[in-house]
Amino acid sequence: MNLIQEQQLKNFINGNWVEPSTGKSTSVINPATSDSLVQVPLSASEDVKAATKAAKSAQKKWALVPAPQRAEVLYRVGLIMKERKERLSQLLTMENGKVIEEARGEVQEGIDMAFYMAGEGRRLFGQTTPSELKDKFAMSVRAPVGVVGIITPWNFPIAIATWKSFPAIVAGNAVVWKPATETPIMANELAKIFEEAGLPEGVMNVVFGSGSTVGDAMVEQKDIRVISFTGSNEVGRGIASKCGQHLKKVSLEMGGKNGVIVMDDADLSLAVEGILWSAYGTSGQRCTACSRVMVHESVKDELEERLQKEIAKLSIGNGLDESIKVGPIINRSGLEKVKSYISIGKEEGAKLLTGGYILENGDHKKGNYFAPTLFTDVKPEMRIAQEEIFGPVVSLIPVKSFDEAVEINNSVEFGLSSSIFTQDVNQVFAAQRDLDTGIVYVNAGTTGAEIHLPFGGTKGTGNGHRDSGIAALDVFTEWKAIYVDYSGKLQRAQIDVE
Ligand code: UN1
Repeated sequence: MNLIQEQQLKNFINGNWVEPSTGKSTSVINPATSDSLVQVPLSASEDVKAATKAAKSAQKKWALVPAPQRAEVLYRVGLIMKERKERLSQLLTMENGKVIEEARGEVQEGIDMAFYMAGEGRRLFGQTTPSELKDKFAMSVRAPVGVVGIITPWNFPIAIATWKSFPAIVAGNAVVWKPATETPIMANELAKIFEEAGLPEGVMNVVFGSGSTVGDAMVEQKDIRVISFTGSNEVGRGIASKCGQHLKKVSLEMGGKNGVIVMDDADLSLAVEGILWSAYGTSGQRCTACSRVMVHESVKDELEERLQKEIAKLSIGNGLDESIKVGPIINRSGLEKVKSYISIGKEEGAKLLTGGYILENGDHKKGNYFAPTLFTDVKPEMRIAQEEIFGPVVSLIPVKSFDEAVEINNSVEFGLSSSIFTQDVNQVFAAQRDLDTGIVYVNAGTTGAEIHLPFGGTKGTGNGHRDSGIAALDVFTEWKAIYVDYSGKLQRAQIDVE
């Protein structure tokens, strides 16, 4: 089966597949094999301008379509994605590298989001509330903001696109979308699905290209009223400050330094499984990936031993092979970044238990593979325990108590996800209260968020907004308060109250 249909991808603007104004493109590389998959356009601000213009005019009509009818399109999108789940998953593994089982999970996350957000077409709840005056009616409704800009990362190229675009569309907005240039195939597939599902022209527009040109141009477009971004902290800060100048609403999700706490009464077999899955799954390239383990000193030796034993069993390679558990790192610079943290950790005095190197023999030589890595005796202030590495590197930090573990967990710049393994119900409730992250797991690793709950975090992870769940609607709607006076006379609030 030839999965890739076109060699040269195009932008999708106003329902047309068009070449970028620059005429330029670049290769998309399979990180498992270094094969070139397709060419992706490198667009410029002219293309963003055209997309925004199309979106602006389409949005006016789209907002007038009753929300349950808008939702019908999302139901169809969900059904097509379901039908194409295997094809999408294989393409996802090819362009992103994640193993096929995880790719299927990611596509399923998008399908779930389609049906969940389609349901919002018959909810989009506001409030009806009494008025303080007689013969007066008061309510609030969600109004679309207009044209929204979404900027999505390569690590979840389809799921995160659905978290952002589906709520935007069901709420009556039109979208200008810049997908990551490393993973444009998922964007191309999703745009085709929107087209087939009957989304009116111009409601979804895709402009491929770099963050510094296309992303920046989106921020500069006056008619784009919201930017929803997932990516690095550095880029997010830049976007937020530029959006501030334009008084543009901006929703940011910028990674994590997620910790697992293993207490002395934990089920250690379960903890080992949870740590392996959330730390080395997706080769550690999840915003939610576990990269620190605060382990009680009384179980530290046993946990180290068991983890090393299980890490040795992890098969590393091309994720299209069903037996592979750990795929490649997205590109060479990502690989070099992960490697640089190994010398940083060693220089800081951490003890390397296993891994710490690029795999360069046999088939591994073709791709960007890094050995699953475990450091121990890590101090909370070390850089490997503070900075986001975005690779399969875990730091074990010994602790003496629950309070110390929580304090260390909360000592980082990020606040996305955290977890605790314990059998003690009192510690469970104290942990869910005290762990300063947007997501907390009990007796599970740090990954596995479900789409009907809010996704995002505190401190350096975000700026107070959330993806997915009902909370996503707050990003893509404006609250409108409506008062209807049927008394037939002018009634003054706060004054004509009996
Ligand atoms: C991300 O890493 O940016 O909870 C998204 C999870 C997935 C989503 C991760 N459902 O790990």
